[in-house]
Amino acid sequence: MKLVIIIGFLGTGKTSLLLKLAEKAQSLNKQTAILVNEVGEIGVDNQIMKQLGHNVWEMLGGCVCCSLAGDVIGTLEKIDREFQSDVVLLEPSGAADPKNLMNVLADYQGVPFESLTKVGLIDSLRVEMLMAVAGPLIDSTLTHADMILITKADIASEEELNLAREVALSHLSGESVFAINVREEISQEILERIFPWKD
Ligand SMILES: Nc1nc2c(ncn2[C@@H]2O[C@H](COP(=O)(O)OP(=O)(O)OP(=O)(O)O)[C@@H](O)[C@H]2O)c(=O)[nH]1
Ligand SMILES: [Mg+2]
Repeated sequence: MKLVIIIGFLGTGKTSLLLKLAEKAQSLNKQTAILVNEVGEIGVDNQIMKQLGHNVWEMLGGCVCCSLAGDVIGTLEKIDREFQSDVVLLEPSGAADPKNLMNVLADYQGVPFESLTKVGLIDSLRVEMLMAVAGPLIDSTLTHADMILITKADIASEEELNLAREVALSHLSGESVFAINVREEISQEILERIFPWKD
């Protein structure tokens, strides 16, 4: 199974993207499992995902990069054993540090992932503020990303988009940086990077 991790600060657009990816995977007849982690005890988005008919595993009340490390490994191993999944979409909490998460994932004992894609999200509306209040976390997110998606491009100013692009390009080259807008279809180019299925 393939593992896709969607990393980004609180409210950046992780769930919005994940739902689009889940829809796409389903339309390709790929068996999809969604793992959502929230620091809070109530997963509102997860209820919506379940209503949409997705296979959702919730990890609530802590962070998969630290206090819920055992849970994410246990859940991935259970999915590997019991669920014929083509792709697992993992949304860590917005407070998760991908550096710690990568260390946690090293303990996974199931069948090795066919591929591991880390999609880093950056919120175009809040780059300046987030760099000021959570700079190390944002840096860690972008440093560990295989591709960076700049979210909320539909409502950002040109100045905000330019700043987001500048920050993204200090971590990855232009062919791995894209601006997205959840109200539109995710482009084929991005989908092919995230879901490298040959058929
Ligand atoms: N206009 C616009 N709104 C967006 C976009 N992406 C996300 N949003 C909005 O931003 C808010 C947060 O989006 P979510 O997808 O819940 O973000 P998240 O990263 O999953 O949030 P947490 O799980 O709480 O950390 C929602 O109100 C979304 O509708 C976008 O591309 N354009
Ligand atoms: Mg979310």
